[in-house]
Amino acid sequence: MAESGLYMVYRGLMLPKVAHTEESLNFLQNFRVEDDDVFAVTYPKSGTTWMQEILPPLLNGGDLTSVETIPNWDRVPWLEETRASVVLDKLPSPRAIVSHMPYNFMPSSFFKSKAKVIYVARNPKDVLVSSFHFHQMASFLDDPGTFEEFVDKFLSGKLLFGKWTDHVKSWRNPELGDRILYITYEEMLQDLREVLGRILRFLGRELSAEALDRVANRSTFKNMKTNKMSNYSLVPENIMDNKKSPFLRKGIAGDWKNHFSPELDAKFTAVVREEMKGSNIRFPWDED
Ligand code: PPS
Repeated sequence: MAESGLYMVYRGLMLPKVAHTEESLNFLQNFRVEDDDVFAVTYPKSGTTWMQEILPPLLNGGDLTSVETIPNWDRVPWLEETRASVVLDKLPSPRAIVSHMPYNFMPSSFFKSKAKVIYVARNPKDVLVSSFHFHQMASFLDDPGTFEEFVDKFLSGKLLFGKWTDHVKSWRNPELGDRILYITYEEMLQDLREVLGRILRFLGRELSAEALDRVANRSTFKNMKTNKMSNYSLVPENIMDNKKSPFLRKGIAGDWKNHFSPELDAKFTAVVREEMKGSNIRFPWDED
């Protein structure tokens, strides 16, 4: 396990030291996945916090207590982060867990289990923009440099959790069969209730229309922004400075158009297209 500055390097993957340690990664490797565990997997800045708001009430009949009383990182912990070993054992079943890990970094028990996965993807140009602003407000990440420099960093995968293209491709493994549901951040923005219905069917669960409305309403961008259990205002300002750029920043699709020059857009699109070639993965934003 190599390390330098703010990051450690774990099996070639850059992870911020603030939340990842040798112990937390040992915990991940040895973790016993239960068949009824539900994972939400994302490349960073693709909808993780949103899933942390949605999954507990979908799994517990619509009760919003945990969303209103427990910080998102303890309510639906990251499997690879230090809080996992503290809170995972105490979570009610079925447990909701998030992870930014590529597929082949999951613990061996995951591959033998029937645990289900919801993979949330987002337009990588908006992921990049969100990440650029996140790097400005989070003191545990490198300074992003100029936007142009950050585009190069993103395309070469020299940032936390590596390349976006490697991540999305890794989770298209046919071994997963019907254990995985693919959704996008953009679909959630467009019609959250429809996506919540899809998630419920995938998990074999039901919720009354009234409870579903409650969950959808609780997890709007506007309401999450004022929920201190989800807006990262509990984190000290010297670690995350919401004044520099709020964690819940804009919550829209297409903000990349305000950041990318035509040249940068062409370069980005060409690299991503080349790397996705032959993968048969089609996203709604491919023609954007
Ligand atoms: S992290 O650091 O990986 O956990 O970040 P993540 O939560 O995956 O992504 C943060 C972006 O998701 C946006 N977000 C939302 N958008 C719309 N509606 C809701 N409810 C919502 N919740 C979180 C958040 O604002 C970040 O995107 P940007 O584009 O920066 O606003």
